[in-house]
Order: sequence, then C-alpha cells, then structure tokens
Amino acid sequence: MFLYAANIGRMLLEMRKQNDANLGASNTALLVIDVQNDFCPGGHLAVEAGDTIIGPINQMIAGAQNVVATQDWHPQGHSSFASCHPDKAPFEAIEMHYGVQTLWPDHCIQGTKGAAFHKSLQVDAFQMIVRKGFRKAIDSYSAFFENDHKTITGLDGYLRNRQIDTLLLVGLATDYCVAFSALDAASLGYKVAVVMPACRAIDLGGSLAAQITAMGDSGIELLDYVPN
Ligand code: VGL
Ligand code: ZN
Repeated sequence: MFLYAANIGRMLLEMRKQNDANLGASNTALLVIDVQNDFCPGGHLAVEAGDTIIGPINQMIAGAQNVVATQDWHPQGHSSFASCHPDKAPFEAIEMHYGVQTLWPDHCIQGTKGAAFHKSLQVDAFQMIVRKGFRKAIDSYSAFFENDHKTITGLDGYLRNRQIDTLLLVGLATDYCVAFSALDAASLGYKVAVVMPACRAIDLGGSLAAQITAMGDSGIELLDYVPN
C-alpha cells in the first residue's frame, strides 16, 4: 500500500515536472543568458564553474522549440568598467545617474574573444540574439530593460509578437543577468522558471541569496533539475 502510494507520488512528480517545463511548446522559450568566454574559467569576469552548465544547456536546446540568447556587448571604456573610474577597483560600487552600479573588470568588449559565445554552446539553435550593454553610459544586466529600468532592449516586443508567454532561463550569472532578466520577465507578466543547475553565480556580498529570495517572492519557479 505504502509502496503503491510512493509510486503514484513519484509518477505525479514526474508529470508535474514535465508539465511545468514543456520546452517543446510553441508558447515557451528557452532564454540562454550570457554564456560567453569572459564569464567562463579563464575569462575576464570568470564565474566559478561557468562552463559546466553548457552540457545541460545544450541538452535543453535540443528539446526546445524556441531559443533566444543574450550577449553582454560592451564598447571599450564602458561606464561599468572599474578601469574607467579613477581610484575605483573592480567589485566596488558607485552611484550612477540611474542608481547604484557595481564596477566590473573590463569584460565582453564587442568583437573580442571574451565577448564570443563559448565554443561548446549550440549557438546555431539561437533564433534571436539580444545584445545588451552597448550604451557606454548605462549598464544592462536584464534581457528586457537596461539598468535604469526604463530603456528597453526590444525582447518583450519580440516575444509578444511570437505569442511566447512562458520562459525558462539558464546561463550566467544567476545573481546578476539571469536574476535581473527573470525578475523583469515576471513583472512583464511572463510565467518564469529559472533552471538552477544550468546557472552559476558570481555571489558578491550575499547577492545570490538575496536574488533567490527576490525571485521566489516574485513567483518565479526555481527548478532544481534540468527539464528535457
Ligand atoms: C554580468 C556583470 C556584468 C552577467 C554582465 O552576465 O551576469 N554580470 N556584466
Ligand atoms: Zn557586463
């Protein structure tokens, strides 16, 4: 009897998993955030084990009907670079005209190897690539809005036009570009899930825990498995 109940429970869980994340559905897109060389080991803003998510991401890409990617794409001398601010070091924060901005090592400079997608990523499946952070005076973590929370990237219009209302997010970094994108998507009305095993974090001053809480509070599902 107990065994029977346990089996039913497991079956229901499997069904729930498959229903939650139907990558093959026409209204669902996989959103691959910033899987670029500079965020992988050896890069200028390397995220620990950043390259270990590529296998799971490729597996999801293979089962997805719709795949969109973002690419952090900064001009030289971008205002988010610590090197542009005298007496400032990477990972310190400054006040910009749109609010507090963390300063980073120079990274993802347009056209450089660091800005290119990791060579193992199945980039041919990308139907649309959103480049962001190309305005010198403003950073852009989110795939939807730049860091002033006003300037749009155009992704919302693209997804709406394609009648996509459900998003699965993967990529780098969990607590910056993935979280900002997920939070904006939720506030724009999308059904959002973040596939945690297919993300890796920078985790600066408790940023990962804070963003996990913020995402949970916004009704974003945090999956602890890789859907297929
Ligand atoms: C990112 C910091 C600066 C990210 C991009 O992709 O999470 N983080 N630029
Ligand atoms: Zn950046």
